[in-house]
Amino acid sequence: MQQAPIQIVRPASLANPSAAPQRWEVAQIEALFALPFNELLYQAQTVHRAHFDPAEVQLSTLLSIKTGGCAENCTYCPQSSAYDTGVEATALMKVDAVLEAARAAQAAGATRFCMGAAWRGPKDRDIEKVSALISAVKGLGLETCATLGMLGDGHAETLRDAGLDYYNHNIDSAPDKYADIVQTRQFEDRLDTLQRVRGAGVKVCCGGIVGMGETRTQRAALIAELANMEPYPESVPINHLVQVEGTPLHGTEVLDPFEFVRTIAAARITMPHTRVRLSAGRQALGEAVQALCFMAGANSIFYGDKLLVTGNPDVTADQALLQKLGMRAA
Ligand code: SAM
Ligand code: DTB
Ligand code: SF4
Repeated sequence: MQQAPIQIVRPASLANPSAAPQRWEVAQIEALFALPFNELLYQAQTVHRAHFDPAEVQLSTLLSIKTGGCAENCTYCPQSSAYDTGVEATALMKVDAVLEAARAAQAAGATRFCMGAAWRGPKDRDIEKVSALISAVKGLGLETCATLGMLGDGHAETLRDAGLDYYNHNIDSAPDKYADIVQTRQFEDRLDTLQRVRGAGVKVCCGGIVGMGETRTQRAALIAELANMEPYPESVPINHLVQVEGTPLHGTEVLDPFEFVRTIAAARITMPHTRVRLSAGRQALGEAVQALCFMAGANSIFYGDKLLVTGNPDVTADQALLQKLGMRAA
C-alpha cells in the first residue's frame, strides 16, 4: 500500500541555534509529535548538541522531607490522604537527618538536592523550618531545590535568602486536562506560584506527568504551556506516571514508551537551553528506552534509590548504565 509522504517541517531554531525563543502553537508541537521517529530524534539531537555536551547528564537526588497525609486530591499521587496507598504520614524532618541524606547524595555524585513536602502549601512557620534545611544543604556546596506546594506572600523571597536555587512546581498536564486529575486546586493556582518563584529570582523547575490517559494533543499542549512561559523553566521534569495501587490513576492504560520519548524530544526542541529531566518512571521504562530519552535530549535524571515514596533505579545500576552509554555526570 502506498502512503502519502509525510511533510517534514524543521523549526527555525534548528538552522539558527541563537534564534530568540519563539511562541509555540499546540499544532506546531503536534506536528513534531507526528514526525517520523528518526526525524524527530534527529531534530532533538541537533538542538541538544547546539547547547549541551550530549554525553553529560545532571544528577539530582530527591528527599521526601515531609511525607504523606496531603490535603490535596491529585489522582496520581500516593501521598494524598484521600487514597489508601499504605504511605504513612510523617512530620517534617530535622536538619541532621536531612544533612545526612544530602551528604550521601553528594558522595554518590549528585549535584542537586531536591527536598519535597506533601503539603498543599507551607505555612509561615514551615517556611522558617525549611529555610534552615536549605541553608544547611547549600552549605555542603550542593545546588538546592524545594517542592513544597503553593507559596504565599514572601515565601519565595525567604527561601531565596536561605539559599534556594530552584523551586519545583509542576503544571502536570494540559490546561484542559487539569480538572480531570486534580479537583482541590486550579491550574491558575499553579501559575500563580510559578510567578512568585520567578518574581523572587529563584530558578524555575516545572514540568509534568505523561501517561495519565491524556491525548497526544494534550501532551503537546503541556509542552506548549511550558515552552511559552517567559522565560521558559530552567529545568523541565518529564515524569512517566508511576502507577500506585490505591490511587485513582492506578490501572490507567500504560503509555507507549515511544510516545514518552517523543514528549522528551518535543521538550528539547521547544526549550533548547533547559535541563530536560527524565524523571519519575525510569524503573518501568528499562535501559533501552532511557537511552532513547537521552538521544531525544534528556540531560538530567533523578538519581538515588528512591523518588519521594516510590522506587527508582539504584545508584549502582545508574552508574553502570551511564558507563555503558559513555555518558558522565555534568
Ligand atoms: N506537594 C507538592 C506539589 O504537589 O507541588 C510537592 C510534591 S509533589 C509529590 C511533586 C510532583 O511529583 C507532582 O507535581 C507530580 O508532578 C509528581 N508526582 C507525584 N506523584 C507522581 C506519580 N505517581 N508519578 C509521577 N509523578 C508524580
Ligand atoms: C518531579 O517532577 N518529580 C518528582 C519531583 N518533581 C518532586 C517527584 C516524583 C514522584 C513520584 C512518585 C513518588 O515517589 O511519590
Ligand atoms: Fe499533595 Fe503534592 Fe501529592 Fe498533590 S502531588 S497530593 S499536592 S503531595
